[in-house]
Amino acid sequence: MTSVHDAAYELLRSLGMSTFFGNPGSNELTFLDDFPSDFRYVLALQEGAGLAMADAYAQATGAPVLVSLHAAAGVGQAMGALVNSQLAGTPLVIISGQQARSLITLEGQLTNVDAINLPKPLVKGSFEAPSPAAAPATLARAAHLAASAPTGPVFVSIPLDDWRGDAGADIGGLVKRRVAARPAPEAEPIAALAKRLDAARNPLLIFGAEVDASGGWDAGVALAERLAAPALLAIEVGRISFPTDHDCYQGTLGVTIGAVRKQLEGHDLVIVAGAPVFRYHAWAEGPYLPDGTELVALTADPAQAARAPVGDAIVGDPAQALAMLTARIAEADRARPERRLPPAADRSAVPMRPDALLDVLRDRVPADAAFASEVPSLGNWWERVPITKARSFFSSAAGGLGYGIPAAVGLGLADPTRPVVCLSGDGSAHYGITGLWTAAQHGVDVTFVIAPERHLRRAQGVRRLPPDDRSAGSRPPRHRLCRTRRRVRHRGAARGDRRRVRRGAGRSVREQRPGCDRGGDRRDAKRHVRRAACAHDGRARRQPQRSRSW
Ligand SMILES: Cc1ncc(C[n+]2csc(CCOP(=O)(O)OP(=O)(O)O)c2C)c(N)n1
Ligand SMILES: [Mg+2]
Repeated sequence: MTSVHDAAYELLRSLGMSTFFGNPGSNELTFLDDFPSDFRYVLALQEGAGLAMADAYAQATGAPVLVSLHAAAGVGQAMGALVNSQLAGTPLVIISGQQARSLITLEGQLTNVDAINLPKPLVKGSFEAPSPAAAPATLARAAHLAASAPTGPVFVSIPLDDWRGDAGADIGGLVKRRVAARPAPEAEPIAALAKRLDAARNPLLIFGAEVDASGGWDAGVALAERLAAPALLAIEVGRISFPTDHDCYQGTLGVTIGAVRKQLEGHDLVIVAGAPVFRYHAWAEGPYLPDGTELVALTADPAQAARAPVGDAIVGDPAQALAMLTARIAEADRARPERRLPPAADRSAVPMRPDALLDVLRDRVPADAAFASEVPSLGNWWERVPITKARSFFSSAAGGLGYGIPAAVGLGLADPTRPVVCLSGDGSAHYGITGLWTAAQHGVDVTFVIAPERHLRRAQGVRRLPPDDRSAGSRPPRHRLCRTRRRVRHRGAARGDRRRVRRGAGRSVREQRPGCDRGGDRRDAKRHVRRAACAHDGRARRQPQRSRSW
């Protein structure tokens, strides 16, 4: 007999899903028994952090990833992070351990009482196998569904005694199955749109996260160059899909209907590729488009196409749509826009100003770095620190905090050859701080830059609440990471000492933690995390360092 356990691992191996993220409890132990040596389990200390790591790993690799959560409470812990994954359309297979089948009815301890409904509406599908023998097929179904356009998370609940059951049916067929599921847009509407683009006087391109996710970075650049058209990034971006140092790059959309309408003024045809139309952040009455502006959206997501309040839409893979359009249009006879560069920052101010911090990063961070970003006060920082390559910028798509630090860990694991920089606010850092433990355990090469807004606020007046909201009790008490975690010291940033930040920007957790590649116990990892958590820790400087110059 082939056990469900062995059949499932064979299936996951065949699908290339051999890195798991998660945080187990007793319901999951039967799944993790006899853990095959060619699989890797990345342990997170909290489920939300585990899900965020898996999210970034899946987004960076473009392939579905398995996340193992503990029963109902573990799913609950991960739900905040799941909001981001759902919006990003990250292909995740989330499995959660259910109590033994015979204890579900009487709701024994650790029963997930309504497992299938718990993660809704944040998943594309939610399943529990009707019998142990159906568990491998349920997993296969979840993996194919997660990876099919529009991609997204899928949930599977598996009773703990199923893993020891008989897989029964021939699983060879399941292992062989491949699903190609990135439907191309129809040729006819693309050809019609190409004609409209050729006739347009002043077209505008807007790029959203789906473009980078579908591998459409180069296709987007090619279209912008052929049209010599300005390109903007969509609002509230989870990924950056267009090089922010390119001549055609002209900024990021505003967050209100009025601000966006103003940016579209004078453009007779707007193409929105791989983004909702539009994801405003604040309501303000008014027409969506200026007079004389037409809009066409390109998206793989029919629900998104249906939701848009204005414009036409062509549903299909956005990378393919961009390439099809570029192949059909004539080279435009107009001058390319000019990229407006921000003025150099004043680097002498103490405490260090946000724009000075960004200029240091721009000068020191290698061009092939990948960023995990969660720093609300710094706004559109990619206009100062250019993002120049595909799959280089990842942020919480829905704005749910707790993404930055764990996402950086996922990025580092996805491609250990790439430098990874995590740019986090001090508040955001609290939500995902346990990611540092996993980073140290796996010797992940990440530089964490944590920016305390105490100084940013003073310097910039950013994100102030309107006066009406400042009544007693309406402002949450200020938290300070250096007080909360005295031993995770970040004195350099707290003092705004740019020399410390600069020195720190050349180091990473792995470099500050000698011997971590050899593994090590939990205490050892924690000790090193304390040293390495912030890039500019004074004590870490006394540790032997491998030299690295950024
Ligand atoms: C899970 C979650 N809880 C609360 C919020 C609301 N929120 C948005 S920004 C923010 C503060 C973040 O602090 P920090 O990272 O220090 O950012 P900055 O100081 O740069 O604004 C909060 C609490 C959120 N987006 N997500
Ligand atoms: Mg802050």
